[in-house]
Formats: sequence, C-alpha cells, structure tokens
Amino acid sequence: MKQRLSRAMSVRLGIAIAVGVAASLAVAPAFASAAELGPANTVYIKANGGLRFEAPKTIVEGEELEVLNTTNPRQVGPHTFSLVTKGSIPKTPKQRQLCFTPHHICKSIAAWHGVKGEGPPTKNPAKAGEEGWDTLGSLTKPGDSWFTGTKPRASITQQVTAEAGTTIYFMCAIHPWMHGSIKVLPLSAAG
Ligand SMILES: [Cu+2]
Repeated sequence: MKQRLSRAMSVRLGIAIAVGVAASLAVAPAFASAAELGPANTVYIKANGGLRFEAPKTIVEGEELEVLNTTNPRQVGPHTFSLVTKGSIPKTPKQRQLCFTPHHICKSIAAWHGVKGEGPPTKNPAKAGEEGWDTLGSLTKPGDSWFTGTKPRASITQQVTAEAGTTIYFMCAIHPWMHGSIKVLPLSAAG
C-alpha cells in the first residue's frame, strides 16, 4: 500500500514533469551543460543498489558542486536535489508516505518549483537566499532545489555559497528516502 502510494505520487509528478520539461529548459538553460567535475565535487544520483545520492563527505566553501543524474528517467522517474534543514528530512515510513501531501516537505519542495496542483514545475532551479547552494528549506521557508527532469544525464553545477562550518542536507522529493549531507569546509582547508 505504502509503495503503491509513493509510486502513484512519483508517476503523478513524473507526468507533471514531462509536461514541464520544455518550459523548464527555456527558463533555466544553465543546468543543461554537463561540466563533469569529478567525484570530489559531484553528487551522483545512482540506481544500482537502490536509488540514492552518492556525495562527497565534504566540500570547500566557494567550490563548484555538480549534481549529475546517472539514473534512467524512464525507469525511475525524475528526481529533485533539494536542500532542506536536517529536521525536514522524513525519518519514518509514515513520514515518507505522507511526504507529498499538504504540510509535508515534498509538497513544499514542489511549491518551491512553482508546481500548482497537478501542474508542471515552472521554476528550475528553484533559488533561495544568495546565488549558489546555500539555503536549506523547510515547511516554512523555501530552499535551493533542482529538478532533474526526464533528460538522461542531466546535471547542474553551482557554487557552494553556504557558510564554512555548516552542513548542507539534501533530499529527493520524489523518492523521499533518498537523502544525504555534505560538510562545508573553510577555504583554508583547500588542498
Ligand atoms: Cu529521486
């Protein structure tokens, strides 16, 4: 039941997305270029061994961070890479099941992307705070988020502008069990 529900949600969002992809591309062409920065600066979205983010443990403030979708959108649907506060990440099966209902974080993330009802994302990436990856969103505050769309090997690259000493947490609104974190190190830690 739980799985069927989350699948229904992801299918529904997937449909909204398919409609919205062309519009999103027109709004924000920046993420269409694949920089391929390498593992130290890349969050890979992977499917083998279960859908997951594979991210570096740390990154130096000001460095570029790429997010690269290596999964097959036709098999698993699109993803989001959404910065959220640690406490916003769903922790229980129940929370994950309810994630795409009102007053839950997946629904909020969709709203950051301009999704209305069953409509498509109209803002991509969804930007908050300063330029770059810096703002962790919650139910009450938008965060930085990218929607992969349905194009294979889609990627986005932005500077990490979150303060050194902080940790950025992220999750996927379509598969709310996908999440991770990266610690932001001061420039003096750059090798
Ligand atoms: Cu996902």
